[in-house]
Amino acid sequence: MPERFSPRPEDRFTFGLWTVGWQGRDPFGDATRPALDPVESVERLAALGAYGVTFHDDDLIPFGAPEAERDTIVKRFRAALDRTGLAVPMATTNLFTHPVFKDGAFTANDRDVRRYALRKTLRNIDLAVELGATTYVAWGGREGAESGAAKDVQVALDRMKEAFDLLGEYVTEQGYDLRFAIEPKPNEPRGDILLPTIGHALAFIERLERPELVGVNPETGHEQMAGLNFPHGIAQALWAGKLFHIDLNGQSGIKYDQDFRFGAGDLRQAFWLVDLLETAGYTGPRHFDFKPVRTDGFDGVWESAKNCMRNYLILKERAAAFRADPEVQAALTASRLDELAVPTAADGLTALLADPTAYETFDVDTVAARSMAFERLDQLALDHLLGVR
Ligand code: XLS
Ligand code: MN
Ligand code: MN
Repeated sequence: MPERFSPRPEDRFTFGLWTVGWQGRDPFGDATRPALDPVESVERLAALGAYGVTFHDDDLIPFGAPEAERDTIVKRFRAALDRTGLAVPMATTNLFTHPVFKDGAFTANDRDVRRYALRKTLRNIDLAVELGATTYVAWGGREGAESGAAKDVQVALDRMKEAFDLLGEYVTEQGYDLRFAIEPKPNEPRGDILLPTIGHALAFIERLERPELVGVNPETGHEQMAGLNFPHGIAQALWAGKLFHIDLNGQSGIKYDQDFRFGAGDLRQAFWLVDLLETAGYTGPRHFDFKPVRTDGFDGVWESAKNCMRNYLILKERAAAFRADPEVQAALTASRLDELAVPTAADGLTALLADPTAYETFDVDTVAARSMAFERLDQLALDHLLGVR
């Protein structure tokens, strides 16, 4: 295989322990693979060329483990990180597996559950910071409902705000260099989940006490589960200065959360996504949150992890070739992309109102007849994506 598709740590590829460690348990079937030792995951991922690893508290330390066991596990994990050079740029909390979280965590109707969820999160924030993480992801796994009266959504959003305000207060008081990234998802495991899309999350963040500490961690498949265009959502998050982290994977349309390896699923959106990330100055980790298919053994686990990175690098090369192609540049001009970058009324409202060419003498029919030439532009992209140019 060509050397150019082999990942290097500089590519900033990271994986959740829960991805390669997924045992294949689903709502209809038991595990098809044995548990994976997090230390083995660290070693294997480092050998494949990854930059870092991420985790939920319970991926590393079994839920309810006594203090002494916790210390031993953390020490062993840290030794593996030191040995391999793998970083921990992000960590998160499991607020969804234990039955205590059956009605959510930060927005559970049961106040005791909400207080416990906050304490569980704060405890893992300390560990995350100790291990060097600068981003803390918050996916509201079970913050939602199946029926109308079960959740007062406005009040639940008050509780959600309260939680993020407290978390922000904690990291500020501790002097931690840590920012939060909310991960939207429309549904699954709840019938409907609060903050279902990037747009909902961005609007919510602006209501917080410390909005500067909170951004988003959008996941490819989650937006596509809602039928949305993922690159468009990412572009808006970047535009808002809120793309703190990203979960890359594959999804085919509006279905359950498929979590395919990156590059599977909607390949065209994957192409435009890589094009965007590589040209828009996103410097954060390229984090894969996928599930190796449960039909496969560990061969498939490591094959798919390797290919998440490989597919990203292939698409990066294809997108760069698209941008560098003189015919593409001409097509972009024919489609007036350069003109979109020109402010509509830089000379101000008064000048706009005084300009007869903007309205009184504007030739609507002539302008309406101008072709935007988007078909040519899109086929050039497809030719590059398919590798025939
Ligand atoms: C589940 C989410 C989850 C988060 C981290 O659908 O993707 O894995 O990324 O809790
Ligand atoms: Mn997912
Ligand atoms: Mn995710």
